[in-house]
Amino acid sequence: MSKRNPEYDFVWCPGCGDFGVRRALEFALAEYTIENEKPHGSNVIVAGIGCSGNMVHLMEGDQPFGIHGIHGRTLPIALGIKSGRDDLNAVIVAGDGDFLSIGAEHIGPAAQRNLDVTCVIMDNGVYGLTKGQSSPTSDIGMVTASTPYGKIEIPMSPLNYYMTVGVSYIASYYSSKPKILAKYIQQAMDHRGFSIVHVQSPCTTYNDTYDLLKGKPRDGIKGLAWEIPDDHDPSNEKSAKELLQKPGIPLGLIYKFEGKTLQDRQQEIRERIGEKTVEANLASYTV
Ligand SMILES: Cc1ncc(C[n+]2csc(CCOP(=O)(O)OP(=O)(O)O)c2C)c(N)n1
Ligand code: SF4
Ligand SMILES: [Mg+2]
Repeated sequence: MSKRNPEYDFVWCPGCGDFGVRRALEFALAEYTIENEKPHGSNVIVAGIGCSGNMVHLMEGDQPFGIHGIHGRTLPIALGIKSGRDDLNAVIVAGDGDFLSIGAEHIGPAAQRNLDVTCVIMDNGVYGLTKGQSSPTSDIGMVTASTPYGKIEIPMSPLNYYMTVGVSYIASYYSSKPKILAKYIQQAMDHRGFSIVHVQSPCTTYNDTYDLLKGKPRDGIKGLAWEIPDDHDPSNEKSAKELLQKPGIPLGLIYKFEGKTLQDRQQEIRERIGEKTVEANLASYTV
């Protein structure tokens, strides 16, 4: 556990996928700050509530700024941070429950704005922190603490959802190979615009999907995860959508487009209208 936060008593269970994500995020932040010649304090981690959100307390090494926010509201908090300090590298860490259930309504608006933040979403298919209730990505029929007779909703497809609402960088990976995962997180930080790295991060206590993801041939389990072929063109929207129709969990960069960010558009308006007093700004709403 973190030497930096000895007073913080939360611990992840042995084998939790979030350990791998933590390692990847540490690698990515270190590389990002070196490559961009920025101090570590120019990074800010915005955490949701969940085992995954506890990441912000459990990081080793050089510490970025951190804010442990409100369940489901990482994106509004990050919007506030970027509105005040666009120079900061804002990185959201949240779970499937936080981001895709209570927080889902914020994803579309952030995508339409092309808000320049990076989201690292740890999908374990359950609400881990609150002891294993079903989440939007739990399978239909899954027996959990909140679905004793099996979940009745079909699982959502986060990657298709991100594509549909217009997220400008979408990568999918799993927690087991932190060095490769780090590469996608760093790319997402470098991307100007709204980026999401969706990570399969198994919950060993309530939904252990390691074998299901990676496969276990001696038990006849094939493995859901597959590497995206090298010839996939992530700038091609049609190819990205086609790729997402294939069964299983794709690993790699799915989609990326370069466009104006919210911050670019705000700057354009500032240049167009010039300096204005508060009174003039308020008066502009009445015409
Ligand atoms: C507004 C609000 N609603 C509900 C909760 C209770 N709660 C805390 S964490 C959590 C779910 C966590 O699941 P997820 O986001 O998937 O994170 P994980 O623990 O699986 O990493 C819930 C429902 C809360 N803290 N605040
Ligand atoms: S309950 Fe699950 S998600 Fe939470 S720390 Fe344990 S293994 Fe990880
Ligand atoms: Mg979860």
